[in-house]
Amino acid sequence: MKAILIAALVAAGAAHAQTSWKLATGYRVESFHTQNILQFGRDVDTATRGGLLIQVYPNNTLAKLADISTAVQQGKAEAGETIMTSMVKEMPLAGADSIPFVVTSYKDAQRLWKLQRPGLEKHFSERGLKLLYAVPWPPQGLHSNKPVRGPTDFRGTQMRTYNQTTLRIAEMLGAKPVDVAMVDVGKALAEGRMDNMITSALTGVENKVWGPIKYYYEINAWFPKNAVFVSNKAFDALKPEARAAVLKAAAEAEVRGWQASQALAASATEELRANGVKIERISPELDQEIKRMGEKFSREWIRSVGNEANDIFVPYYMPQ
Ligand code: PCA
Repeated sequence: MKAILIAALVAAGAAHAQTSWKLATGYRVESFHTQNILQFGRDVDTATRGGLLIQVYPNNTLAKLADISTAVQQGKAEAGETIMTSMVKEMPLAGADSIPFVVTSYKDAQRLWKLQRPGLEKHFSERGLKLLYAVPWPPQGLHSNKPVRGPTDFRGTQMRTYNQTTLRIAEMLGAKPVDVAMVDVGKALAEGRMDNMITSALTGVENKVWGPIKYYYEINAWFPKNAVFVSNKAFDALKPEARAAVLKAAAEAEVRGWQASQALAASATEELRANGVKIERISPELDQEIKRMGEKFSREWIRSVGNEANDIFVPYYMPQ
């Protein structure tokens, strides 16, 4: 297992780390999310003068993306990062950011996060976890190997999925859902295991999808977030100053991450274009159809969450 010792260089000359945390993530080290975590770790290292070392295990090496929260609960790692929707089965509230067409800008994504956070913190804490910060992926668009004109064009195609939302959308479109981890998208395309997917332009770029993927439609369907968290046990074992240092670095990581996400949203679409992917608009017919699906998905989600959904969406739609 390859861990990245983020503190080693920065802390040269510092006292031996007294505490070290393993932090598991399912994404590559090059991902802006992981780079942000590495900076978070360096900031913690500096602030604690080498007192807390955070070792990052990227790329599903310590636990698979969907198992990371459980791994941290079980103490296999002190900390972790996962996409919130990987936790919807046990924590439906975590799915608020993957309801299609509720949030279509970073400003609204930020508003939703402020409303979602208190309830989520409670749920994390009931599981012995402390939510440190969350950062969104750029908006989710539609990548396809063929032009997509109407909803029937998806029938029988192999649609890559990465969470409940994408799975449900594939089902509603009559496509065959294929579960492919973000890090395996390039391989799955090369092997002809997938025809289309809903994910960010950035994920397209990181997997160099051009070639098989010929079209990208900017539908801005949702802004899913990754959450970074630690076990309460590990956090509470820190001295008060170290705890404060972690929280401060986490707050900074959140701001930095949102800025990076937004900057990458624009540049990634241009990079797809530069590599020959056609950036097109979807037809009004398809637009209407997927929005209808979005509404259906919202109703299902609200039913599964119950009252807590209102705590988020009543103020979201009716800001004071
Ligand atoms: N990339 C990740 C999640 C959302 C995104 O933009 C993925 O495709 O798995």
